[in-house]
Amino acid sequence: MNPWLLSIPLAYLLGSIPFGYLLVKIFRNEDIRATGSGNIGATNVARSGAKGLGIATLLLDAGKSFLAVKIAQHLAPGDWDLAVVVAVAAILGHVFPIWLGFRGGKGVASALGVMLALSPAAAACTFGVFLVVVLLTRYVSLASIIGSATFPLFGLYFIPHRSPIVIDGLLFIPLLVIIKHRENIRRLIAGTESRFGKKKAEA
Ligand code: NKO
Repeated sequence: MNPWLLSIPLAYLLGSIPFGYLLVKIFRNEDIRATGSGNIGATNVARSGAKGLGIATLLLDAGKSFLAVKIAQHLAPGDWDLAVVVAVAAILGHVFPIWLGFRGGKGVASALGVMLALSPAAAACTFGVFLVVVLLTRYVSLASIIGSATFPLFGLYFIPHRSPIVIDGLLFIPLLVIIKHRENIRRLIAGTESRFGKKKAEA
């Protein structure tokens, strides 16, 4: 079977598994969308009081999209265009999952997964930027936004194949992630965004 026909729908399906939602539903019988920021991502799962589930959400959300890209790389070795299109498909699955009425997460952990599969060096640099911003500000959202903005620079530096599809994909992914943070951006400007590790009253 044509690797494109197989790996793109598979990437969307893998990406659309809402691990944060599922873990909180299964282990706490709660709807993560009803607490905190309402997001299904690792940060909000941890914020809801389930630190372990938050870490599991991060690993599984990153792992699913990592796997999607790895499958494409296995089916069509050296095909950077396919790898990047599959990365986009996996993130679209996470952000617009058919199972949750197309209302999914913000794509940060899933972007980490695809970056690790595309270029571990670019992923490490982007993660470094993310970490510095989190440690300085304790705003995970701000770190995700600034990390996203730097990702295309690292990606284009480390990825040897700079075709239009690769360049467009490396720009599209962070743009989508940043757009998904528009509520966070409003709260950051208003000074009401919650800081990681602090209770709402002291945030
Ligand atoms: O609940 O709206 P919220 O405060 O939860 O959540 C905001 C947050 C949403 O994202 C997540 C996933 C958190 C994962 C944390 C570790 C991942 C480090 C990834 C670094 C790379 C980020 C750049 C993306 C590149 C396009 O933001």
